Amino acid sequence: MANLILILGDQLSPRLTALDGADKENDLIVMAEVHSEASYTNHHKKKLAFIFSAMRHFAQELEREGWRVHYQHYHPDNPAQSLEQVIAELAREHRPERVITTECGEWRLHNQVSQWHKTLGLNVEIRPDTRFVCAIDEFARWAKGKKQLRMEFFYREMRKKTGLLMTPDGQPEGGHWNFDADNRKKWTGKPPAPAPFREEPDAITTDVIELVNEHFSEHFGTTDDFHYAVTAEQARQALGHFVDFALPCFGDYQDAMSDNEDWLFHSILSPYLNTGLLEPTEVCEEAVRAWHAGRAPLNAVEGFVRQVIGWREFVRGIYWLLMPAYAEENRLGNTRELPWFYWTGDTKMRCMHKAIDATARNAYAHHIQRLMVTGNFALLAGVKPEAICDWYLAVYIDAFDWVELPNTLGMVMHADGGYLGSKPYAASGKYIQRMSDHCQNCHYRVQDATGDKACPFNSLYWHFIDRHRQDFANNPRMTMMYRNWDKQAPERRQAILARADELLKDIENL
Ligand code: FAD
Ligand code: DLZ
Repeated sequence: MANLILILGDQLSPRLTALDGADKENDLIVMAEVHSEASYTNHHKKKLAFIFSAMRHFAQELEREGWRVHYQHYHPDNPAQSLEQVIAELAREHRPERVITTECGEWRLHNQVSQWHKTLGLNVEIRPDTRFVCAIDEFARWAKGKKQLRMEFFYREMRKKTGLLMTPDGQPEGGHWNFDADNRKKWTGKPPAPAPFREEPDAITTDVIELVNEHFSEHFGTTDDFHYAVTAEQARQALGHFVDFALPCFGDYQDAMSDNEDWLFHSILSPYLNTGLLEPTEVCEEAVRAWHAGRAPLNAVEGFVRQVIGWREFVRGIYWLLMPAYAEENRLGNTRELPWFYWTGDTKMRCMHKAIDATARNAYAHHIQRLMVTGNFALLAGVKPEAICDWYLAVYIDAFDWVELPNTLGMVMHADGGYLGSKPYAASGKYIQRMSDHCQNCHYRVQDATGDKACPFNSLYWHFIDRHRQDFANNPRMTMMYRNWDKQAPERRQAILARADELLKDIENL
């Protein structure tokens, strides 16, 4: 036996570096469904079903290509309950020259694998993950010496590097790097939002769903109506579906929310990008082709490309630059536990109910729901970063620490002191009213900040502004909020703060 090649559940890509130069005759690929990975957080049932099914399909493809694959199916009584135990067992049996793997997406597991040469006494080779546009050390070089890191400048570098939406003489297509100003429309039902891509469960997915329902019945969410793609080929069809039906409106309604539509014009490609079924440049090139063919406008295509080679790469760079200390950050000193309604959706706040209910059904909510509804509420209420981060890590099908943590801890909770965002994304109910139709069906009155029926986001917003004066009053992007707050009559301010205090005391019953 030559080498054991370990492929993780989010590394389902035939061009994974761990496979470079491998010997189909002698090397053994190892893939394992293990308790430790399936239970390090309360993973949504659909996330478990997606990952196990995609892993099984990928293992089958490798075997069809002539690879030798050792695949462990999940069972609670398996002797090997962690990846380390799986490798230890196989190493005893096969005496490999080396264990080869590609660097893990999460610091937690990366830290374990980095110790295997000691804990298992094996030669372990960890190769870089080349499925990103920006390598970890390249990001560190870009960040070096900068006082503040801004996504926009990083994104321009990535545009130049990839040539995406660049003219032959090195200028951004359309004369601007960013068309976000065109992308803030409220959606009022027209044009109709397309149905999401659907792939009906095959025999493998059906087996996995049964397994999840049997062994992970206590986990969040449901496996009902599972329709995600589980192979690279199906994921490419999902990409085609997005480009044909949603991309043309992606930009216009990128920040919109709806009481009736879960997916709007979003791509729903993050699960496939994050597990290796699709590659970032591949999805961007497809979108750019649609623009060249006149099938999608520039504001939509640029917006999409920015999310993928801008935000996605930027948050990964920050994660690896700052971990493990980053996960401990709590600069606003929050202490509150996560309200229980995050797990049940049982709240009278319509926007929160809708976002959490969609999350439980689909293991998906789009970016604005994550940022401006469930995230915004946690920020305003002062929830502990670790509690809200764990929620996001558990409930979304695309959630892996490297992408979830900077988005939640940094972008939403501002717990890193502004490393990721120059100002907190705190907003009152007015923002939710402007971008959605939730408020018209809500128990609370969005126009009120005081009184029993006043929208909780309103008084909590001012409470947040007031209690964090020391943190933000000198931030030029927050000056206007403090001016607005300070010019309100003292009695009014007192009444708003009193309403917020009441809400915080009774937070489980909102
Ligand atoms: P679209 O809206 O269609 O965007 C296209 C693609 O751009 C996405 O597929 C994704 O790959 C990328 N993208 C967009 N925004 C971001 C971003 N802020 N960071 C990284 N990539 C981005 N995304 C994850 O992939 N995993 C997570 O665990 C995750 N957790 C988040 C937690 C919070 C609190 C917030 C505010 C955002 C989080 N995001 C996360 C980012 C974003 O919400 C999702 O990528 C997006 O909703 C996925 O749906 P989509 O594929 O339809 O995205
Ligand atoms: C998320 C996940 C789950 C739920 N299960 C497995 C598993 O059983 N086996 C595996 O190899 N990977 C799994 N994964 C993905 C890993 O947790 C992921 O590779 C690490 O978090 C690093 O990003």
